Amino acid sequence: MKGKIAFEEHMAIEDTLQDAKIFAGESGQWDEFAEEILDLDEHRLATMDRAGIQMAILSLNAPAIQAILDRDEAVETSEKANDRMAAAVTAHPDRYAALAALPMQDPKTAGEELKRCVNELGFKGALVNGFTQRDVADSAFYYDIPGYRDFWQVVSDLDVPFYLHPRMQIPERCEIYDGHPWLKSSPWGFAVETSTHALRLCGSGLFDDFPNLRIIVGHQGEGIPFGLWRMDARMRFSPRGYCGKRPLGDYFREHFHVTTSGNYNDAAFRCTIDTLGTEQLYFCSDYPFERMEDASEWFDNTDVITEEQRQQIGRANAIKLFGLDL
Ligand code: GRE
Ligand code: ZN
Repeated sequence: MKGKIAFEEHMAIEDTLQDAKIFAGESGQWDEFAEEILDLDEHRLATMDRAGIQMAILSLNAPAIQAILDRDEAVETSEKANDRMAAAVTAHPDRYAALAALPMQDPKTAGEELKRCVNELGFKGALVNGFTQRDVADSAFYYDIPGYRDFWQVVSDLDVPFYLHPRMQIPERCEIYDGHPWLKSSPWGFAVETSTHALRLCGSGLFDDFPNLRIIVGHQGEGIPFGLWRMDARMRFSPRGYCGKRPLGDYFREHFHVTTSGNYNDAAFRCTIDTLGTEQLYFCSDYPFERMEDASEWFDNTDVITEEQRQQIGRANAIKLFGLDL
C-alpha cells in the first residue's frame, strides 16, 4: 500500500544517541544503526519510499529525556530534540511531522514546551517514554499522580494525542527480572511497564476529568486487548483503590488508540480489532528498532483486514487523529 502514514518512527540527537546502544549495539551493527536513527534526510526518505510510507511523524528515542535526572538538562535536551525535529519538518514538510519530547521532570514546563511545539512549531502531539526519573536514579514518576493534572489540562486544551511509549524499568525496581536481562526490555518488560502505566491512567479518574484525552499505545496495545475482558471481570470483585467512575474497559475503548508498531502479527491484530474495532487502529513501524520494510510487508498483505480497512488503518485514521492536512 502506498501513502501510509506512520508515527512511531524514532530519531535521536547526539545527546540521546547512547540510550539506544544497549538495545541496538549488540547486533554488531551499531554504526549503521546510529546513522539510521540520526538521519532525517535521504536515507530515511528512501527507506520510507520503499515501504510505501508517505509521511513519518517523528519522535525521539527512548528513554532519553525521561531518564535525565537533572531538571534543567531535561528541559534543554527536550528543546534541542524538538528543534531538530522542527528543522526536519521544515526541510521536508510533505514527508515529516513531529511529536514533542517533553521534560516531565517538571510538569509545568512540560506543558509549556508542548504548547511551544504545537502552537509555534506545528507539532501534532507528544510522545513520552514512560515514567520519568528525577533528581535520583531510584525514582519513577507516573503520570496518573495529582502533580500531573495541570499538565493534562494543557494536553486537553490543545486537544492533541499523547503517545505513551515504552521504556525499560530501572535496575533498582525490577527484581522479577533478576538473572534474565533479556526479559526486561522489548521482548516483554516494555509491554508490562507500558500497559501498567496505561492502566494506572484509566484507574486514576483522569479520563473523567478530561474526557477529550487521546492516548496512543504501540505494539498492538502492549497486551491490554488480550487482557481487557478479564480485568473488567475481576474488577467486580477487587476494585480496591480504583478511582474511575466507569469500568476500566470503557476508558480503554474510548480513550486509547493503538498502533501496529513492532508487532506484525495476525493473531495480535485480530485480538486488537476485536477489542477496539478498526477506527482507533493505525499502521506504524518503530524504525529503526524495526525495519519499515518488515512492517509494510506484513501490513500490506495481511488478510485479517479488507482493502478498505487497510486504507483506513494505514492512512485515513491517522489523518483524522492528528488533523493532518493531506
Ligand atoms: C523503541 O523505542 O521502540 C525500542 C527501543 C529499544 C528496543 C526496541 C524498541 O527503544 O522497539
Ligand atoms: Zn518505539
